[in-house]
Amino acid sequence: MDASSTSQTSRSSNLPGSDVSVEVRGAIAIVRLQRPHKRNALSDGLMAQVDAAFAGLPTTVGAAVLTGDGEHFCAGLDLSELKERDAVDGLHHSRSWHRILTNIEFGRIPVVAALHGAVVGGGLELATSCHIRVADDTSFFALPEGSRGIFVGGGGSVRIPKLIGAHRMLDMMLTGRVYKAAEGVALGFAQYHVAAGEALAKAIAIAERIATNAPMTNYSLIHALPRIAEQPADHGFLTEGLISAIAQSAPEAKARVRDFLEGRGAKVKAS
Ligand code: 1HE
Repeated sequence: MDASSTSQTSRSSNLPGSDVSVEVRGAIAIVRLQRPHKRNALSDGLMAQVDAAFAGLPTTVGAAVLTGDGEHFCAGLDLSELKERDAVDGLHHSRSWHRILTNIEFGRIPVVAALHGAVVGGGLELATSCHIRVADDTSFFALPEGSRGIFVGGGGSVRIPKLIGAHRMLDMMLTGRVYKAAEGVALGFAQYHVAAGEALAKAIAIAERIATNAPMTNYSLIHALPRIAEQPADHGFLTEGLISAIAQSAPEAKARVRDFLEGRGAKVKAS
């Protein structure tokens, strides 16, 4: 892809020494963890920059990609900061992660995580706050918190069981079990499994495809679907009906349906 002609780099989150950069490429943005010498370990400073990066995405961006520099997506919590924290600080720290990751999960746009190497601890929690995960063949998934005498604190106990089941998460934390890419993807950690080195390109292609959807459709999916899944069926049907009515009343939805009926819309085909 010719980055020079289509990309504009957001200066504010790409200052020298910054641990996170944002690159806007047309309708998508690439948010990059860039602390590879510490395997993108999530320090407080880095988490604040992740938060600011997603909050500051221009409204012209319709989907984002989250990736990490170096050989690993993310080594999780920066353990060098853990030893400085007492219980009350620990509670507030965990709650701040909940807020930052929830802002990704329930933000304005879908986020596609491009995974490689270590996707462990808080790195796995961060990845599971994204909507789509693409794992390359070097990816591995683990929750070393169990072996370190700590517990997940970034929403992992809520999000991870929804992907793989509580019993598998329990096993990972009790035994330190590490899932390699193929097995992890088969369990549900990611929707896509690609060859080594291809996660970012695939994630970008997916994000570009997502950004062509009607914005209200994307918003409805990321906000309504997970909430409906947690509602009793009767409430879910009502929420679905309301969202469906709002989405289809948007002028863009009407135009897209008209395009299809008049022979201009894309047909569904297996790729
Ligand atoms: C770190 C961290 C870190 C690396 N915090 N500094 N997460 C973990 O328990 C995972 C710990 N990390 C590892 O198991 C390995 O580093 C990796 C498998 C990810 C990568 O191994 P490798 O051989 O490529 O790198 P390395 O030599 O282990 O690490 C390179 C440097 O990064 C080294 O520092 P240096 O100054 O000696 O060069 C490491 O100390 C540093 N580093 N990982 C701090 N995590 C909201 S609650 C979430 C709770 C958790 O996430 S707990 C799980 C923490």
